[in-house]
Amino acid sequence: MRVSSLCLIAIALVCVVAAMTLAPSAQGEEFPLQAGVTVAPSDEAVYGARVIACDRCIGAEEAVGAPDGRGAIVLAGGSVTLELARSISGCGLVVVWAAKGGWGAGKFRVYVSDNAETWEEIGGRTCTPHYRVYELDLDRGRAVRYVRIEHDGGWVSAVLVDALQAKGE
Ligand SMILES: [Ca+2]
Repeated sequence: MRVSSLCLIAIALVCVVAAMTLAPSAQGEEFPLQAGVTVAPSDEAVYGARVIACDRCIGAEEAVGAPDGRGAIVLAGGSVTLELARSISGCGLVVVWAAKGGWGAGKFRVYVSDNAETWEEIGGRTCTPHYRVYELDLDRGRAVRYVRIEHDGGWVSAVLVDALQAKGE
């Protein structure tokens, strides 16, 4: 009886201590969200979140999210357009995880937009058969919410787009 009473007291003490230690951390978890609003643009890095358009491409959803080794297949003359998880006010870099399928050169060009109506080309690359990271600088930071990857040569090739990401300056 006495032992079980001691056990109950011990359990109660553990619960109190746990509540005291959990309470501050629970509050702490809320603060980073508030701080996230004021994070500098240089800390932003956002993946594609939603397929906006898919022209002569297969499996566009494979280009959404973080790289996972599976890509949207963009055929000759085709393109895939993604909306980012959120708009980046001062985008200075677009990163594309891509590879080539088929034969010959597998080239792509990258376009960015903040409204899905006015597009600006920021450059292009030629893919290798294995997935690689391609970085395209924007010569000046600007608001970006949409990114489009266009197949741009190597007409018996496909460009495989695993993921894309926009980063702040
Ligand atoms: Ca993927």
